[in-house]
Amino acid sequence: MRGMRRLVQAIVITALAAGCGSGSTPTAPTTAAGGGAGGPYGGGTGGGTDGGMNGGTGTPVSGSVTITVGNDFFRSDRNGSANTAVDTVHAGGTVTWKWNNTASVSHSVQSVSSPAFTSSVIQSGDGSTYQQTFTAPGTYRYNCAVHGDLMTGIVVVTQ
Ligand SMILES: [Cu+2]
Repeated sequence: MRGMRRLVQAIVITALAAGCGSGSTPTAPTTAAGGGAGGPYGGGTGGGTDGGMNGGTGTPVSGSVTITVGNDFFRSDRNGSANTAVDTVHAGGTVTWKWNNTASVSHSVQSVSSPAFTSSVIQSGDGSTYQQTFTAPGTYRYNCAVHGDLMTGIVVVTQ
């Protein structure tokens, strides 16, 4: 009994010592503080920003985005949203639609709202693409001329 209790105490003390040790280093407080603050903050900020950029449908990107045209859906490659695929780009951004695993099924990118953009032709074939550069801010809605509102998407163009 006595030996057991002593063993437990020893474990607790070891655990406490380990906890203190990782929190601060008494012999080199300046280095420990710098490392401790820099490490967690750097990691946290990096992870948060990255997650927001990849996950947000509303976060505009200045560059180009790609949207997959499938059977029968539009899907944002950037954020995974589909029917409705939602992408947001800054004015001047380029959107590329890419036909993927559609085989002989035909699809198109058809502008269905105002402001409008130039619709694509109806086409089939894996790897076929259609590209638009959006210069004016607005909410651009589109569907597929073959499948109508079974396939829908929105491109939001911001300033
Ligand atoms: Cu279609």
